[in-house]
Amino acid sequence: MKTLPLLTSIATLAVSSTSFGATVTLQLQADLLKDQNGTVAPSAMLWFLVASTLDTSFSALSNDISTAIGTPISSGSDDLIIAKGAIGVGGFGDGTISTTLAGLDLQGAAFGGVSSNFSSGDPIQLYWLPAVASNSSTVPALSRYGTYRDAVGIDGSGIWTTPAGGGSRSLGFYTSDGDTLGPGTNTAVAGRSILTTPAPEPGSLALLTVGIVGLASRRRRRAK
Ligand SMILES: [Ca+2]
Repeated sequence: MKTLPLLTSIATLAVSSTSFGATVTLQLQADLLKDQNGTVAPSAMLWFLVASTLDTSFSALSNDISTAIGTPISSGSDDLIIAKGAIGVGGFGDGTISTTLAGLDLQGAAFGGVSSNFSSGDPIQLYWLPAVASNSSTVPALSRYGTYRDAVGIDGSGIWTTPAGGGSRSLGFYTSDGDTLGPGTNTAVAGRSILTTPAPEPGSLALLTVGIVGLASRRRRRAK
């Protein structure tokens, strides 16, 4: 049992070297999320929360990134996906979100452990993709999406930043046409998905074409 004191001192060291510590809880509510034309976003489509870990700005959402927790939303970005889910969660129907994200470990393995760049007060932004299923493992090229964050705390929302370790924060987004959790003071247009992820890279498109042509010719050879 000589290893026990060593383990204890390692644990103490790990706790004392983190400024953030512990897990956080985020309560997220949104009403009403729509596509680019104003049609209500269907349930079971994807949303995620992103935290900007090093600065106060958010990069544009890249195409073909993974939707895994901890992924930067574009190459080299400090903006990391910290949570995700399905539109309609909470039972208020299409275009809404009502969920409690408890036990979010922002210094867990998904974020590089205690060396991660998270600190309390990191800006948080919501992304919703009304045509991408919530179980999609990637964000496709040319996906429509909307974003929202509230730096002030309107309609009873908390400020959209990470709370201190162990703390919780309520993040609310309510538009004037919200009809179950809202309405709120955000315009109806604020709930639209006015942004689009980039088109596929020309290089990967060419590779894809080569691959498809290759497959097709192989099938033709097999058929003969
Ligand atoms: Ca950033």
